[in-house]
Order: sequence, then C-alpha cells, then structure tokens
Amino acid sequence: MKVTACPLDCYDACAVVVDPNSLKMTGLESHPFTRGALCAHLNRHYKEAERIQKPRIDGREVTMEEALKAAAKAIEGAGEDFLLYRGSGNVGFMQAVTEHFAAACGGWTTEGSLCDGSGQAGVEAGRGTSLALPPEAIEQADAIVVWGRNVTVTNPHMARLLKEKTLIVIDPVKTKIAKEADLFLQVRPRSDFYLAVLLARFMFMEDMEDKAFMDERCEDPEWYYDFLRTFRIKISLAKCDIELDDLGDLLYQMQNKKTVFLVGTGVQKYSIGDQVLQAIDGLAAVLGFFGKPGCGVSFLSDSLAGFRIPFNFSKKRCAKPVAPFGRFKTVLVQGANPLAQMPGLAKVEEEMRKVENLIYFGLYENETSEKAKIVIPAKDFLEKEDIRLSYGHPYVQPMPKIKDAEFGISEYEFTKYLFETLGLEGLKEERYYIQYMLDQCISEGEILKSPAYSEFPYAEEFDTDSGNYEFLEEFEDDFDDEEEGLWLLTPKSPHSLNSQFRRENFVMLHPTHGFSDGERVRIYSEYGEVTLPVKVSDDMRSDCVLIYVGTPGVNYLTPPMKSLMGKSACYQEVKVKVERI
Ligand SMILES: Nc1nc2c(c(=O)[nH]1)N[C@H]1C(S)=C(S)[C@@H](COP(=O)(O)OP(=O)(O)OC[C@H]3O[C@@H](n4cnc5c(=O)[nH]c(N)nc54)[C@H](O)[C@@H]3O)O[C@H]1N2
Ligand SMILES: Nc1nc2c(c(=O)[nH]1)N[C@H]1C(S)=C(S)[C@@H](COP(=O)(O)OP(=O)(O)OC[C@H]3O[C@@H](n4cnc5c(=O)[nH]c(N)nc54)[C@H](O)[C@@H]3O)O[C@H]1N2
Ligand code: SF4
Ligand SMILES: [Mo]
Repeated sequence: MKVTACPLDCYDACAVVVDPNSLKMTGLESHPFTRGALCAHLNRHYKEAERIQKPRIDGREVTMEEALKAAAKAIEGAGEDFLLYRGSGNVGFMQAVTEHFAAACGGWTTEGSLCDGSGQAGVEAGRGTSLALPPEAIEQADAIVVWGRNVTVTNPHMARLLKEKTLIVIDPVKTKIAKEADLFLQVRPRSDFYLAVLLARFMFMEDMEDKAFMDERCEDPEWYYDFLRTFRIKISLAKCDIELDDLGDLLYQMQNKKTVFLVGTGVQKYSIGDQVLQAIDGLAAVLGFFGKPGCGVSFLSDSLAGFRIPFNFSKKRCAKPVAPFGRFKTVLVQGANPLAQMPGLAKVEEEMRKVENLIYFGLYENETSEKAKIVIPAKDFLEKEDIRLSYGHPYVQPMPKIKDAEFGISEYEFTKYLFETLGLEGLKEERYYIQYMLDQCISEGEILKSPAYSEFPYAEEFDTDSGNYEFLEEFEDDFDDEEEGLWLLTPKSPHSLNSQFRRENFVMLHPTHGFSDGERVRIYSEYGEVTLPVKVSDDMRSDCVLIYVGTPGVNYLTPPMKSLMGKSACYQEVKVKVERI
C-alpha cells in the first residue's frame, strides 16, 4: 500500500491509500482532518474521466517529441510575448515548476486569482497572513457559523466537526447544511459586509464585545466602533433583507459560545471581497475570537504561508481574471480551462483568437484544448512525484509516484525539456524541490504540518506591522446593487470540480418566475447571454438565478473585471434577466 494525496482543488486535501496493483483508493484513517472516506470525485469521477492520450498539432496527432519541439519553438520565438497561465486542475506543489521556467526565459505569468484572491487580501490586511485554522481548534467550538461556504458539497469532511454544535448558516440558498441548521439567515447576495458590520455593532450594544482583547490585541478599537456607527441600522438590515429579530436570534445563538466562522468563496465573488472578509474578521476581533481554542475565522488559507519557495517567479505578471491574451504570441495553458472558467468569456474568446500559438497542457479535453494549436497530455497524480499543501487545513502530504505512465509528460519533465532545448540554466533535480519543501515541514511521527502551523493561530500576535489586528478603515463600493434584474449565483456543483468531470447544464429558478422544469430560457446580462433548460427550486431566494460553476456558457454572463484588492474575479458582480425563448 502507498499513501498519497488527492490532487483536486478542494478544501479537504485527503490523504489517500492506494493499492499499487489494483489502484483501488481509500482514505487514510489516521489523517487528522479527513479521517478516512474519500468522495465520489476521486473514487468515481476521476476514474471514469477520459484522458487525452495523444499529443496534437493543429488537430493532427503527432508524437510527444514533435509536440514538445513545436512548443519549445513557439515559446523561444515569442521572447517576451510568452505567457504562462496556470489553473487549479491539480493543486500539487510541483505544478509551479513551470513558473521557474517562465522566470528563466523572461516570459510573463499571472498574478491574482479566479478564486479567493479578494478575500485573502482582506484577511491579510487585518491579520498580516492568512493561516489555516486547524481541525483541533474547530473541534472545541460551541457554535459554528457557516458563512457562504457550501460545506456539504465543497468541504465534505468538515461534517465531523459540526456535530453537536450550534449551527448557524448564512447563505442566499437553502443548502443542505442550511436545512440542518439551528438558525438560517437567507440573506440577499452581496450583503455580507453589512451583516458583519451590523453584528459587530450589536455586539457592542449588547456588551458582548471582548474589551480586554480589543485593548491589547487590536489597533484603534474605539475608532472602529465609530466606523461601525456610520452604517445606518435600517439601511443595513434592508441590504441584507433581514429583520431586527433575525439579528437578535443570531446574537442569542452565539451568546457565551466559543464560535468558529467557516467562510467560503461565496461572500467574496465581488469587487468588495476584501472588505467583506476584513469586516467578518473584524467581527471576530470584536468578540476576541482569535488565538483561542474553539474560536477563529477559517477562510481559504494561504497554503504557502511560512514556506520558503524554491522556484523563481517571473516579475512580469498580468492580472489573472483579465489576462490580456491577445498581447501574447504564445500562451501556455497548464491545468486550466480559461475558455470556460474565466469571467467575461466573450472577451476572453476574443483575446484568445489573437494568440498565434495556444499550447494546452492538461489531462482532459475541454473548451481550451479544442481551440489549442498544440495539445500536450499531462501525467496524472499517480504517475509523478509531488507534495500536497492545503488551503483547508495545515497538514502536508507527500505524493510519491505510484505507477508508470503509458502516455503523457509531467510538469517537471516538460520544464526540463524546455530548459534544455532553450539552453537555459538553473533547474535542479525534481527530488531537490520536493525535499526542500518537506524539510521545512514540522513532522510529528507520520504527520507533516506546514511550517506556519499553530494550534490556535495568532495566539501571540498578528503578522501585521503593528503585531495587532488592524480593522478596516473605510468602505468603498461603487456597484449599484439596486440595479434592475436578478442576482447571479454560481456556486460549486456536487458532480463537477470546476470544469472537470460531470458538468451541470441548467439554470435554477424560483417558482415565482413562472417557468417550468425543462423549459429553455435565455439568461442575459450586459456582458453576454446563455440559453439553458430550467430547474425550478424554492431553495433559493426569488431575486436570484443559480447556475453552477462549470456549466458551459455561464461565464458569458460574468464581468471581465478584477476586484478592488487582490486582483480576483468578481463572478457575481452582475444582475441578469431571464426570458422565454
Ligand atoms: N464538489 C465540488 N467541490 C469543490 C469545487 C467544485 O467545483 N466542486 N471547487 C473547489 C474550489 S476551486 C473552491 S474555490 C471551493 C469553494 O467552495 P465554497 O467556498 O463552498 O464556494 P461556492 O460553492 O462557490 O459558494 C459557497 C456558498 O456561498 C453561497 N453564496 C453565494 N453568494 C453569496 C453571498 O453573496 N453571500 C453569502 N453569504 N453566501 C453566498 C452559495 O449559495 C454557496 O452555498 O470549493 C472546492 N470544492
Ligand atoms: N462563474 C464562475 N466561474 C468560476 C468560479 C465561480 O465561482 N463562478 N470559480 C472559479 C474558481 S474558484 C476556480 S479555482 C476556477 C478553476 O478553473 P480552472 O483553474 O480553469 O480549472 P478547471 O476548470 O478545473 O480545469 C482544470 C484542467 O486542468 C487539467 N488538469 C488536471 N490535472 C492536471 C495535471 O496534473 N496536470 C496538468 N497539466 N493539467 C491537469 C484538466 O485537463 C482540466 O481540464 O474556476 C473559476 N470559475
Ligand atoms: S473530498 Fe476533496 S480532497 Fe477528498 S477525495 Fe474528494 S475531492 Fe479529493
Ligand atoms: Mo477555487
């Protein structure tokens, strides 16, 4: 039996036991977070997914040697006009080795994120770093607030830690976890900033704030109280579409309870995502909920926090959500599907058409492989060496090679080929990079922890310049949230991992709109449109339209823009309309 980790982009980062003969996979029982069972993505979807086996150039099958040669030529000929665009199809650390190449050859790369970048910027503004809250700390909570994170679908192993605790869910959709909650606030989308500010203010009014923590550990708490009071209660309640009684219920459920906030990407798919996270962290700071057992805010953490990184990264970077592909002669897309997953898809397609050499390096066919000039099949996670860090917990898992590949090339092998063919220097052995990371981990028997591991993060101090928690100082927002139309929600689907595996293909609408199941409708925004069959559901608010991430065409609706901070995508900063066709 060999132990590796699931490579998929998921909070849980399960440790996986693989039988090298049958390749049967099971979860590692002793893993501190996941404790066993794997989900259907790895056990079923991954296994049934059809891989690209043959390299291609202009649609014609070629040998790997020919494809690599063509790729090297296209990159060399591009000089400065080369862009490396990486996604999160596999989140193993060694995916980043191609960055080392982009830096060495003087090409461009991306910065920012399609995912959690705006939220992370807000967390870092307040705490200095974004550290993972370990399961050990979550376990000791009395109450859990699940805030814009669909734990049942995206973070399934969290269920164990929610048992027998007061459960509060804040989401515009009545998700499965919302149905099980002691209190569910079905808030209006994009209102979480107001909710966090209102709650913090009421904590002061009800004398529930932690005065000692604020005096000792926070910068300017008096000033923050004044800031909170600049938001009128009535207006803020209306923004969230909740009643004063709902706030009272929430306060009552949290009273005298150690509370953990599990915050997901749902609250921050907006230009103001950083301010939302800083306001939620601010609420936790007012309550003194940092650095103590059973307390804290768990957002998608920075898995590289505390590590020294052995790769160079190019200094030439463009913002990922608005990558200007058209400016580049050669674009290498690795582990990604930008022609489905990026916001403002019409613009992305237009830009991509101008690229002379689009190289796709991945496992599966998708919208991007279809348009690529050169297609290079990758090896999968069982066929190469790697190491898995996690944004959901602070544990690290080596990923040894378990079987020989029959086709494809690894990221390291591809990088080595490019270094050699282009006559570049500075690439070390593969083992060196993995060992370099492993050597920095804290090891406890079989278990490896990130060097930034802390049982109760920020117990001594925050990682800001002052060493204290820094509250948000001003609120800036120029989106007109009263604009006519319905909110677009694009959460993660239970059957796909972003655009991998079984992608959904429908729009979910509330019955008040009068559509029926299976009827095809046109959904449009100022950026584009998509036609989809309807599924009627009263689990969502009537002012929302829900289209799962990965649904073909969903991103024609989303805006080609980046967040105010963190250079992140703002998928839900848009109103849409629906009409019969
Ligand atoms: N099955 C599955 N699991 C996945 C993935 C997948 O594609 N499929 N993707 C992985 C990746 S890349 C990521 S980043 C994570 C993300 O996982 P999550 O953080 O769970 O993100 P989402 O599912 O996008 O949204 C979470 C919840 O936010 C709610 N929401 C939407 N808008 C708002 C809002 O304005 N306010 C509030 N309070 N809630 C809102 C949605 O209804 C949804 O229930 O999941 C990972 N896990
Ligand atoms: N509307 C809307 N769109 C969204 C989101 C949203 O909330 N709303 N969420 C966004 C988020 S959070 C994310 S993280 C992005 C994800 O979007 P992308 O980063 O583009 O990821 P995927 O769609 O999963 O594409 C992954 C591809 O990686 C390839 N791959 C898998 N394993 C390997 C490997 O080992 N090596 C190589 N070379 N390739 C591999 C597969 O071929 C697969 O097709 O989508 C974003 N898109
Ligand atoms: S829960 Fe997440 S990490 Fe675990 S097997 Fe499923 S996709 Fe992989
Ligand atoms: Mo993501």
